[in-house]
Amino acid sequence: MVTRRNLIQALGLGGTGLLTGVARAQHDGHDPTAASKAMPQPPNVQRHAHGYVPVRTLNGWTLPYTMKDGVKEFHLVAEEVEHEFAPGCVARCWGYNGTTPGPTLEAVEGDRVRIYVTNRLQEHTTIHWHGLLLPSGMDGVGGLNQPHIQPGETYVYEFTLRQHGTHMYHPHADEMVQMAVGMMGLFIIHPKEPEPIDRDYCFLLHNWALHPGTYRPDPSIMVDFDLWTFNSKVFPAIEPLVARSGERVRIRMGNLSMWNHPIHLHGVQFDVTGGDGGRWPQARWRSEVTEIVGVGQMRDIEFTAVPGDWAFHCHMSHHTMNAMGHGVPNTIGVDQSGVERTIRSMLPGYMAMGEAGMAEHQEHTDSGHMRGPENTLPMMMGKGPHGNLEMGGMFTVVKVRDDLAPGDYRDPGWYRNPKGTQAWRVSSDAAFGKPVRRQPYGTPTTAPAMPETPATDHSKHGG
Ligand SMILES: [Cu+2]
Repeated sequence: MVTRRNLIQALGLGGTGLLTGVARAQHDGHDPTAASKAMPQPPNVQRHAHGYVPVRTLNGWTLPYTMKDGVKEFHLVAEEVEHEFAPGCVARCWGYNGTTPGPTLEAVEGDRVRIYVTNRLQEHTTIHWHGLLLPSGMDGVGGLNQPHIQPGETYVYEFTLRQHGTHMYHPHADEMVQMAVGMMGLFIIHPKEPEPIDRDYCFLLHNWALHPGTYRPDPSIMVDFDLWTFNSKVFPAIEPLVARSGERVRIRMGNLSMWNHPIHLHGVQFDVTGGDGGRWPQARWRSEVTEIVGVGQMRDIEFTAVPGDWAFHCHMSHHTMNAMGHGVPNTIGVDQSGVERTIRSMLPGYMAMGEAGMAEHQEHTDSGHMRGPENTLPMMMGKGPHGNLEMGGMFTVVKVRDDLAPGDYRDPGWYRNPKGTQAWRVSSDAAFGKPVRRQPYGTPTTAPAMPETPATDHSKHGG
C-alpha cells in the first residue's frame, strides 16, 4: 500500500511533472485524519497528469482522493481541532480532517465526485457546496435539502461537476456557530482545457472572536473580532506567496467572514479574472490594485510576477492587527508622565503609551516589557530586513525572485534591492530643506496664506 506521503519520501522529494497525479491515484484514502497534519505539500510539482497546476493552499493542504468506478471519492470528517493562529496562540476550533480550514478539494470539470461526510462533533451538521451547480437534494441545507447529519453518522454527497472556478464548502446547520469556530474549506474545479497559469494560490478570509486570555472562539460576536485570518493564520505565521519573475500567478480568495475585505497587492496592477461564476472571459477582466472580496464571495486575481518583496494585505487597517481593545481612550498627544506614576502605585508595571502614536507597542511587546493575557498575540508583530513590520492579521508578502525553479515554494528570504533602487536617508534634521507648506489653521490673516511658490504657467492646465 503506497500512500502519497511515503511515495514522496521514496522519491526523495524530487518531484516529477506527474508526481501528484501518480501519488493521488495510489493513495488508499481511507484514513483522512491520519493523512492530514504532517502531509507535506508536493514539492517541485509542475502539472497534474490532467494538465493543471495543483493549487497551493496557503498554510493548508489538498485532500487526496480515491478513484472508484470512475468516481473521485473524498472523505471529510467534521471534528474539533486544536489550531495555532501563530506561535503563542492556540485555540479549540472546529474543522475538517484535523485542520481549519478543512482540506482543499480539487477536481476537474466533468468529474463525478462522491464525498463522504462523517460527523465527529457533539451536534449535528451538514455541508453546503457553496457556488456549485447541483441537484437540490445535494445542496446541503439541513432541514431543507436533507436531514441533519447526527453525531456519529456518515452521509454521502454525489454529483457531477458542471462548472469550473473557485468555490467553497461550509456547514448549513447551526451555521453561525459552526462557521465562527472554523468549519469551512475551498473547492477548486479546474477547467477541462488547462489554463496558462504557473502558480495557483488559494485561501479563505475569516474573522475570529478569540478574546484575550481565552481558548475557544466566541460565536456571538458580530463586528468586534480579535483575529483576522488568511486560511486561519495571522501574520507573521501566514506563508509568503512565492513566484519566479515573469511567471503568471493566480490568487483565489473566498470570504466566509462577517466583513468585506479590500485585498490590496503592491508592485503590480493585477487582473481580476474570475468570481463566483468561475473564470471570466478576458473582455470582462478588470485592472486593479485592490479588490473587495465581499462576504460569501470568491474572487480570482492574476498578474505577471515582478521581482521584489511585495506586501499583500487587507486594506481595512484594523484587519492587519491582532487582538486589541477598541474602547480605549485616545492618548495621542497626551503627556502621561504623572498619570503613569500614579497608576503604578496601584498597578505595578503599568506602562503609559500611545503619546506619539502606537508603533512603540511592538517594541514593548517584543522586548518583553509588556505582557498581555495568556494565549494572546500582540496587536502588531513581524520583523523585516529593515525593522518591525507592525502588522498582524491579514498580511503576508508576495516574494518574487529571478532564480527560482518552477514549482519551488520555499521561502527565499528577504529581497535585496539592487543598488540605487531603495529609499535612503539624506538628513536627520527635522528642519531640513524648504518644503512648501500651508500656514496652520488660525494663523493671523496678515501673514501670507502660502509661502511664495515658484511662478507657474497656469494656462497650460486650462480647459
Ligand atoms: Cu479586511
